[in-house]
Amino acid sequence: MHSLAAQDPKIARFILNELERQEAGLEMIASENYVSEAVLAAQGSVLTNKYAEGLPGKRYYGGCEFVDAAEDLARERARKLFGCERVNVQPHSGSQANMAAYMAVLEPGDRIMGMDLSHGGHLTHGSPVNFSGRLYEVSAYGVDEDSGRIDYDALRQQALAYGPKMIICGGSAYPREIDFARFRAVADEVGALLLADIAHIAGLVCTGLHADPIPHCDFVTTTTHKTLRGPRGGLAMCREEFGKRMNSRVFPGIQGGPLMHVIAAKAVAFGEALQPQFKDYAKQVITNAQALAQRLTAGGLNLVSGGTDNHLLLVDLSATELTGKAAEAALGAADITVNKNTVPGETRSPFVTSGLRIGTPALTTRGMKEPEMSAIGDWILKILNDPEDSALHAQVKDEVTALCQRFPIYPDRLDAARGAIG
Ligand code: DSN
Repeated sequence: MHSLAAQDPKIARFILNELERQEAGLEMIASENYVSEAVLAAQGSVLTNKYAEGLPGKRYYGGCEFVDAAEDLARERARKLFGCERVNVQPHSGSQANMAAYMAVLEPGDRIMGMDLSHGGHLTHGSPVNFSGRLYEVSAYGVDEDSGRIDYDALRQQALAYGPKMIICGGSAYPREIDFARFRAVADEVGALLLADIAHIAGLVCTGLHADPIPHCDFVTTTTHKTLRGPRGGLAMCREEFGKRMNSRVFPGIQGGPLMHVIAAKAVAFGEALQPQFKDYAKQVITNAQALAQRLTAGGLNLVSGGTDNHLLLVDLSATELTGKAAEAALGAADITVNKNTVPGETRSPFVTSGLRIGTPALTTRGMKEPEMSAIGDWILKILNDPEDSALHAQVKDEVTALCQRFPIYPDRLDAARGAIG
């Protein structure tokens, strides 16, 4: 067999380009991270060749003894990490984890409540353009537009009036701690099931740096690639009583063969997250986000809710002429990668928006700390104050390059890929 560079130099070149982009720029998309070499090795392994429909010990194909062992280890580590009763490590993504959990207990037409996408929720929490909004009747709740925080009293009133069968908490752009106990109290009062989607905060939850949803929720779903720093994928957890149905909704309900190479990589990542150093990492993620928030607010930017308790901040540009789209492009020109985002009370389209979502998980993985956050905050402020000054973009880009060179991510991989392409 040939190497990738010899067999398919075009794809090898695209991968090298992306590696160079990741090394040279400041990756501040809140949902992204850099996995370890060990996770990459498991994900790029021969386990990709194996079909293994079913669960360990109960497969529909032969030859599963080694992938069974890998999946068992992934499940055991996930249970240890989160303290859940039942877990399924097969969902290909967070969306599929959510779909399997919903389908375990909901019928089409049932009522659900989830956080509005424009207030920081997720597509799969009931957006009308997603399967969740098409299959179920949805009443979306939001944050209080002045405080930027979930208004639990308003949520309770809404739930009492609507009578949902399931309440979904968690989101993709919510910078504050989620009070799972209060969600549980509301769910109990209206007789609803409670699902927490902790995709963004999983790495903070499993290290005890964010409130624990497990004691309060019937289902807890997550992705494995954000603050948890594993391979791209999903994970679904639930109480014992729902375990059998949730498993059968994952397969054969919505998926065929599980991605055994990804499941092995999940096991590796869970093993990493169980190490004491991972808690230090997660602490620094929050410290960095708060340092950046402080610098940006001191420099005059408005943040939704005024700050952050977790790994992300949401800049509210609605009082300015600048759109999220233009701000994203201006920062991108200096190799600072963020994403435009809607803000509570959004008046612009989701393609334009009045906000920017900024996260610290990836920069923290490369070793950056408060002094770097302060410098980065200054660059962001300069660019947002003068978003059309291309000389300024070029000057900041040079400073970004110099900073990134001090914090390499995959130095050996970079040298090897360059050497292979020649
Ligand atoms: N796309 C993810 C995020 O950026 O938060 C959510 O699915």
